[in-house]
Amino acid sequence: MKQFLLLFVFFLSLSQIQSQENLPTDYLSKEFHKERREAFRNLLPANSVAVVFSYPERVFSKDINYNFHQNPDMYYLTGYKEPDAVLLIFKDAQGTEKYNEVLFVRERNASQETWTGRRLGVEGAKSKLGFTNVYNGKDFNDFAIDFKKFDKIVYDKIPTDIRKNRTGFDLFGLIETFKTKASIAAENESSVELFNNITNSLREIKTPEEIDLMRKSVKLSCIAHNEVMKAVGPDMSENEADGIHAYVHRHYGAEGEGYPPIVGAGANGCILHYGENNSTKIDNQLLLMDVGSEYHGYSADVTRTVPANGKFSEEQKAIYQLVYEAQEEVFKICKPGTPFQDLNKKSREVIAAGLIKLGIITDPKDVRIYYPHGCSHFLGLDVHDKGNYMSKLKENMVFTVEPGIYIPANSKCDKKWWNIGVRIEDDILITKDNYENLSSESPRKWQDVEALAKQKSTFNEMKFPKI
Ligand SMILES: [Mn+2]
Repeated sequence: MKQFLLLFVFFLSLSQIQSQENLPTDYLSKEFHKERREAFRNLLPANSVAVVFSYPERVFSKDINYNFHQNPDMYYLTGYKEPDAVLLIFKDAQGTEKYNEVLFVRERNASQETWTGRRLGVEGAKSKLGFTNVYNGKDFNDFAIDFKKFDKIVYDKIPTDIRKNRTGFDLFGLIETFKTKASIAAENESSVELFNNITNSLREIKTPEEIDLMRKSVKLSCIAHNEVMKAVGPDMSENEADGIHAYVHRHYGAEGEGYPPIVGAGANGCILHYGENNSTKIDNQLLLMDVGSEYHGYSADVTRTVPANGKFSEEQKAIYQLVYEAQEEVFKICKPGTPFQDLNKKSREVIAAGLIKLGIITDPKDVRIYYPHGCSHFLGLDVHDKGNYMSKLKENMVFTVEPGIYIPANSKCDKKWWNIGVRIEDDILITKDNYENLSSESPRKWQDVEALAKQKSTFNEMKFPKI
């Protein structure tokens, strides 16, 4: 009786945690994830099993974690957004029940959920994600599976720095259980390579559902860039410009940003992954903004460079125009069949020739001094998305085109060029026989950037108390 009563109290308290209302309605569907698992299974070798873990939680400060971000492969294959989970995908149907996939999730826990949020649990994973075989993580240990009977176990790199959670069964336990059950003492390189080959080939081609979300993510990032171009002035701080991007993203329903925003003025714009964004005054300098939203998991990646006072100097304009022309030349070869590597080659040729013409370099090989990064990367659930970089462009690939020129102070060229940093980055979708620039809503031509920068933004009207 006592046990029954306890059980009753337990269920009562769980039921008090109401399911969430007013959620977005345009998440990827459970059919999408199921179909992706099917596609994954088709690429598995004969008699094999794939094992996919969620990402770990990470400490922000003492007992406070960073906002959790799911392993994009796990999200792609399941839609599950919580930590402490493992997915098994079998090439062939298993057991008398003929199941070919199993998901182990975080157990529901009334007291934990009142502290750290709702959990989907076993029932939620069945009803919301469409799985048939779902168990709590703690059941993985007793789950009847003989890993030795498979010819191949396919898994990604196993993280070695997972901490053990004090409360309940967690990722640490799932990984240790897997290693014991599968007798894995050291990671098998061919298992990891195969896992990545499969996920690369799936994720480099976007489905229509993914393209819809990416269109949205890129579109609202363009709106944010345009708003900041209008709002920014010499007295604004880098961090405030960053904050306007963030506000606009959230206004349109994005969860946040797909990567730490880079908002750097003048010399800071010459630091490739500048992330401090802490200059209190942008001044009469160029502001380089590499900021993209994350919308339902999908990242945009857009860079615009704008003169804070609304007008490019002659030197700034010359560098900007060269980056623009490099982008235009790369766009011309954005179509099915072009080797991915050619995008980088083409942008390098154009920038090298231009820098020689401007007298900034004399040897084309020196282009790498001022243009040290690649031109393009795949874009999707990861900002630097999975894909095969040695392949040719195919329909429904999405990638960036982002040439740039960065001339820090004390560079070996006329000092009139110093502290000019320009990058223009757009997100390109390959169509049947051409391309579509998903980020065309934000201006790239210097004349259009200047025209927009001269306009006022709704953010210029906001009044706050002085402190
Ligand atoms: Mn990028």
